Amino acid sequence: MKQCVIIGKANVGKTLFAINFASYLGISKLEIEFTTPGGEVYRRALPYGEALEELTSDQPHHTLGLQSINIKMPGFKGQKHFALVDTSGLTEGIHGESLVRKAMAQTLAQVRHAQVILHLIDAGSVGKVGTIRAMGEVDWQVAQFGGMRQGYAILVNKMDLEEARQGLVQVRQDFPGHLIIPISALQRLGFAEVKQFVWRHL
Ligand SMILES: Nc1nc2c(ncn2[C@@H]2O[C@H](COP(=O)(O)OP(=O)(O)OP(=O)(O)O)[C@@H](O)[C@H]2O)c(=O)[nH]1
Ligand SMILES: [Mg+2]
Repeated sequence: MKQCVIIGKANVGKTLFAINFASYLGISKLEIEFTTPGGEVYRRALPYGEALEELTSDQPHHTLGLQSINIKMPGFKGQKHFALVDTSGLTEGIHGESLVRKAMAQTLAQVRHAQVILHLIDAGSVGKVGTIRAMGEVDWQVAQFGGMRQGYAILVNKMDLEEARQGLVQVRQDFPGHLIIPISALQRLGFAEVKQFVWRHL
């Protein structure tokens, strides 16, 4: 099956985006396939509210493993079937916990199979720093890799926050030449544009 993989640093809103985007595309009960960093696979069905409660957190590295949701996306001409894959957050440097390191390796391996890569950046935190270096080497490297591919977009998240506006300006300066879509995973802003992008590249 074709894959749309959500990637980015820890705590940028990948899981909230995955759940709310699936809901936006008409999925009310989420059938999620979990793959642990060790490769164990299991499935769970979660109602929307429970998924939010259980799978998102303000603490980084809440997601450890892959969480894949099968989506039939309705569109202009029929529908397209794909897996929306939420991944573990990336960090700068080598993380102290081996499970987090393993989960990061799993994330990077998964990206290679993707038709679409949605790279989330937290605009709220970018606003607090000045430069790409301060924002992080990881985002830079993901963009370098993604830039060589067709279905790559940067989603600048948390645009509902006041400080995010400056963050968006900064991301636009630091990542020229990439498609950049401002979104709020929380308020579902920018989702129509993301849907159009995903549709085009599947
Ligand atoms: N205000 C605001 N908060 C958001 C938004 N998206 C995510 N958050 C919050 O940011 C925190 C992290 O969200 P998650 O979706 O768990 O982040 P993640 O990228 O999956 O994090 P890891 O799984 O740890 O890598 C949570 O407290 C979310 O409620 C947004 O668009 N606006
Ligand atoms: Mg997560």
